[in-house]
Amino acid sequence: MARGRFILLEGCDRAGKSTQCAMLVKALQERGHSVELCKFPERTTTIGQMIHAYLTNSKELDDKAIHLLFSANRWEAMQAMKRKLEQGTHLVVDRYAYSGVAFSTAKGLDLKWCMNPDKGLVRPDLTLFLDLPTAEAERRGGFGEERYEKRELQEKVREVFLRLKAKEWVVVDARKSIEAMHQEILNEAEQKIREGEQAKEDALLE
Ligand code: ADP
Ligand code: FDM
Ligand code: MG
Repeated sequence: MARGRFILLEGCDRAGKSTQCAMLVKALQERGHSVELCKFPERTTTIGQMIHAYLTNSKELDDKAIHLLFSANRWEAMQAMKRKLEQGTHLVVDRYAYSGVAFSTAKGLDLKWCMNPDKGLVRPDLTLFLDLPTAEAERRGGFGEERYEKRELQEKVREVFLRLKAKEWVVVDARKSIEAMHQEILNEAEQKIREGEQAKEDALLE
């Protein structure tokens, strides 16, 4: 069986990541794939509960301390994620280390310092960056509820994301309709999954 693919959706708040992750998981399951959703921060763990308290303003934490907690929240998920990928389950992931670096750097921490704790995490096979101008994000439901949902910070976050953007990232225009974005994201994901299966077949024939 081919290794599962790690499909990451990144982007600023309200770009539609969670909506698209849920739609992608459902569509891939309907096509017979084994697929699971992961999200970061994963707020159900002990570390995740501390992150949740910080994001909802019920707890204050030093910028570097919260950065390290976000990273630790990924590390504590790593073994289970690796196991699922090895078993052939695809993972659709809602935010990851790029969000970690983008938000903390936008707050004023050094980019290189921010990247260090995430070094060695399992690497995504496909990164889809959902790009939405901040002014549009503000008009969407729920904006402003949590600590980081402020225009000035969001604009800086978007700038850091665009600096981090590697050439293999797929940029999705998040101003499009939910359905149009879904079709584009599903196509990219299926193509990546087919590539993985093909590589495995080729390896068997050698
Ligand atoms: P994120 O997880 O990136 O913060 P969500 O998926 O939670 O974003 O979507 C934020 C809000 O915007 C929700 O109210 C959602 O229904 C709406 N929304 C999502 N995608 C679109 C879209 N393509 N066009 C218009 N509104 C959208
Ligand atoms: N966030 C998310 C970070 O600051 N660092 C991280 O490593 C991650 C994964 O937490 F404002 C921020 C980004 C966002 C908030 O929001 C989480 P959602 O709605 O749970 O994605
Ligand atoms: Mg979300």
